[in-house]
Amino acid sequence: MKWQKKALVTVLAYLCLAGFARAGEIHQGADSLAAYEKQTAMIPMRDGMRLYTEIYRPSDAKEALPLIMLRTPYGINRRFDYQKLSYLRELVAEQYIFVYQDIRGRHQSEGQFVMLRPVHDKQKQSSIDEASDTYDSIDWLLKNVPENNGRVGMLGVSYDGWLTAMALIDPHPAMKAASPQASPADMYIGDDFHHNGAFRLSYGFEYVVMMESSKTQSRFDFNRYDTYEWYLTLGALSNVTDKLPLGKLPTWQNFVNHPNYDAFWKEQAFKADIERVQVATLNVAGWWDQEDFYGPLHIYKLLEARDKDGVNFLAVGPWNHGGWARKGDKLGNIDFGSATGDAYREQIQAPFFAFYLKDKGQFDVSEARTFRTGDNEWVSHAHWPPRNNVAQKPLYFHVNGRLSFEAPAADTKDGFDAFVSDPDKPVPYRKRPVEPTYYPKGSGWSVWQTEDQRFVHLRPDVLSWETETLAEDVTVSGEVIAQLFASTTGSAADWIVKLIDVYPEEVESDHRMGGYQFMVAGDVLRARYRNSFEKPEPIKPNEIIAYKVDLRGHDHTFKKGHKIMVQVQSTWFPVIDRNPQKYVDNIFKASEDDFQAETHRIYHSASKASHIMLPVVSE
Ligand code: PG9
Repeated sequence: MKWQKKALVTVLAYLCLAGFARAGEIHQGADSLAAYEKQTAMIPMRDGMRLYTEIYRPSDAKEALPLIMLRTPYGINRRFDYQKLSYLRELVAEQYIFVYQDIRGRHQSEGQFVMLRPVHDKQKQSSIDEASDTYDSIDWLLKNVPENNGRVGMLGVSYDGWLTAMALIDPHPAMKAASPQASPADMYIGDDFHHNGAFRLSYGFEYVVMMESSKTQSRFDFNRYDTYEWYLTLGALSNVTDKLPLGKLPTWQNFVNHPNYDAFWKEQAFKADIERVQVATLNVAGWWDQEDFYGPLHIYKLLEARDKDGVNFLAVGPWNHGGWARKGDKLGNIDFGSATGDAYREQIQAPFFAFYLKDKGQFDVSEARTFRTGDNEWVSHAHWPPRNNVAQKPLYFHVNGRLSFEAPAADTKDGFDAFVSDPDKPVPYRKRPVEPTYYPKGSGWSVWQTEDQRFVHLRPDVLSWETETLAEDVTVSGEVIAQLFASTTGSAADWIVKLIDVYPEEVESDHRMGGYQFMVAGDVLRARYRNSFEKPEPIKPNEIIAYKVDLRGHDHTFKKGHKIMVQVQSTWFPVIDRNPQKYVDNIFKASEDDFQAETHRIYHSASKASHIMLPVVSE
């Protein structure tokens, strides 16, 4: 996650610390943070590998305290130093023993790093996974950290959130509370590496360089500032595999060798392989998380089906990836009117851990608490997605760019809008120049989903439909799914659908927001996977086919005086790789000649009524 990576490690400091730590030994004191006793340890795992761990205990603790554990592949050096002032501020005030650990094969820990290591085979005695490493660490900590109260909590964002989620599959009995935050759940369906089968090129490429080029983090040296141009010049993906050192790294090889949703991706995906939820779990997501939005909602859903004791919860706010660590009053140009990050940490995160680790206070967030944007207020739900007072309402595309809750009249002929999508001139997903994902400071990556979509509106390869000015508020709460009826002259295509809140021309509080096109939701479907992610199929040229594009969950009010807009396009570059538009078995192996411009049509007739299905709140 960005705010962690920014504080990249001082490798030297690690080396000094690690030099002192031998298996199972604790070293106290020398480099304590003020007001904390710091210990470092190399904790032995069941297969003999040792994991580098730092333990911080408040020096003025008056009682035995629970442990709160944070595991990460990004390096723990100085992390507590700055997290205690922001992300962990409220937990620090409550007093816990904080435990940081480098995971296997990263930074100061021994062993081999495996990207999103799948669950191990429990029949094999010394086989390991992230759950077993967490289990072994907790076992050791309970015996070796003085004055702990025998309870353990765990939390983390993104990769660290995934490590938290994995620990829930085989939890140590002392683990009583966990908060997986922005955790990926399935890298093929909806998180960092693919969305609905479409490859997330810039993210996948840059992340693999960062994580697999060395044991600490590395950067790819782009020879130009605008990576849109760099990726376009790169051409077919085979140029990465054949010509760049990255092409040989394990995760890139996995991308190339597993283009479809096969056992490789399924084994790695989060599966709630448990009878019942045994650990109180607070799942956390941000509506505009540029990396892992599908994951936390999916993990919540899987756990919810096994939540026999009512201990699985969900909190979603107006944040990007990890945005709840900050104040959270604004994201990009969008103002949410209050400090939503502070509110979450003070009113949800801190009471959750205090209740489950210290029996202190109450934890009464309902089942799910979401921040409803537009109205800009927190809402409690008995279920997520909401079941009561919500009606599924299709919002239909019409001729002349009109969008309406009325269906096309029965005698509407085969109306359509058409556009040419040219892989040589893909639509940028954010305003150029597109800086590298994680740098320089202020790279547009972290807020790209909140950018004003007028930067592509009226491009000939971006279609739009828009409602009249709304006479009443329209609140959408739950899962949003687009249903397209579409054809192409080619044999392959991508469909990108964006649901947009169009602000009035006059916005008194900030005139720069006049007419702003704010993307509430947006996602891509690689059309070859319309029937199955396992078995891709070509499209018959010019055949009209129904496609469902899942825009995931949202909670947003389109205010009276605003308009609702839908945009459809076929490229989102370079966050999504270019579809050649000629069907090939494996796009990673497509040749330059396979990429061709094609004409796509989106239909809006009575029998082929493209629409977006909105869960509209009825009170
Ligand atoms: N989104 C990042 C990630 C998590 C897991 C796997 C790959 C990438 C992260 O910020 O940690």
